[in-house]
Amino acid sequence: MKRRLLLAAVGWLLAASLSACHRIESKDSAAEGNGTTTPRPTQTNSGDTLRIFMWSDYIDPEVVGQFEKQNGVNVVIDTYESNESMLAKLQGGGASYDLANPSNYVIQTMVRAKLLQPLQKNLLKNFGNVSAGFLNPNFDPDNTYSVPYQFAATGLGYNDARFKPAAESWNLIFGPQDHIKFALLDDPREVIGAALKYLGYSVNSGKVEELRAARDLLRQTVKKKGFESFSGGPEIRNKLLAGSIDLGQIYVGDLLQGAAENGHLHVFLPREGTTISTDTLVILRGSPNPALARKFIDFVLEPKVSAAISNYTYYGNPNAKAQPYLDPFLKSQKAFNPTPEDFSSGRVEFINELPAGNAARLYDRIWTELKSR
Ligand code: SPD
Repeated sequence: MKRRLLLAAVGWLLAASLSACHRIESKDSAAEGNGTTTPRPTQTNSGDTLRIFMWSDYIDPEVVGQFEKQNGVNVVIDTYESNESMLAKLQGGGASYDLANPSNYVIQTMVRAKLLQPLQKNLLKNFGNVSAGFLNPNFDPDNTYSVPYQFAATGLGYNDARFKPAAESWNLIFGPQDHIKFALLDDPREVIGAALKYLGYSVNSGKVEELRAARDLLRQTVKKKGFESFSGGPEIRNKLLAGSIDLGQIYVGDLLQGAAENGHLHVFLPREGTTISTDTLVILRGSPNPALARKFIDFVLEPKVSAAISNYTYYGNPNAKAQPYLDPFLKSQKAFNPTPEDFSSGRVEFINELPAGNAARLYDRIWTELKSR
């Protein structure tokens, strides 16, 4: 607790003393009342404004202040809690952002919807810092539109002052018992993916009978008296910290931010397997200031900047040159570091884009039904 509060306080003071100008809004979060703790200094710079649409609690405010100071610009960050809500807002029009922060599996959806413009990565002097494993990914050949930002698997978090899990298993949520109070992520691919994994299927299953089995399991799950809510990652962390739930499905980084504050918070990757995804930075087609957007991406690719972001957010870092600067706390966390065997065995599986058609429609229908229960 002390470490993160201290970091937040130091960050805020530094930001304030540098007359920092960025404003980090948390639109989804505010609506959901998850109480983000990100400081929000007032804007004072008179230069250009860079507008970023990003997952919540996903950047170090000090780094944003540094970019503003170096470039004499303002940065405004609005946040979201799922790819689906980000897409809905961008496709609805009316929002004018320079950069967004989609996960790997929605990049091609955004390309088809003509939401993205090519990065022109030849103009990024730090692109060469990206770790080899993140180059030329199948979801964006040749990194035409995206650079990897951060990544994490999804696990189950708990507060051991309140609850001690009997096993590291999804059974705590999907099993027959009904005394555990739990929350699930407000994220369709994560929730349906967890049910699929529990049943022994791929998180990317397109088989109707497997999806129906996941749907039936989830129908029962959300009827349990222990089911508390569908919530964003930071909100689930806050519920665990407050002791208002026993267990929460959560992106590992969001939980580790809490674990660094409170030693009672822990996270594990369930033995049946789980999801992982890479979040990226992309320049939106309607960007009012693409040159500034590119400058920000290049800044984030600087090794020390990239490491500072991961050291603040506790998410995985895809920048080869940043690795020496990463906090040893991160390297010590099992859930932060899936092993090569976790990947080769399929225990930890990347969420991929679903092929359009029946299966994709079934995912949508399952989610709509669960949310309107
Ligand atoms: N608070 C940061 C959350 C980052 C989530 N990563 C993407 C998960 C995609 N299902």
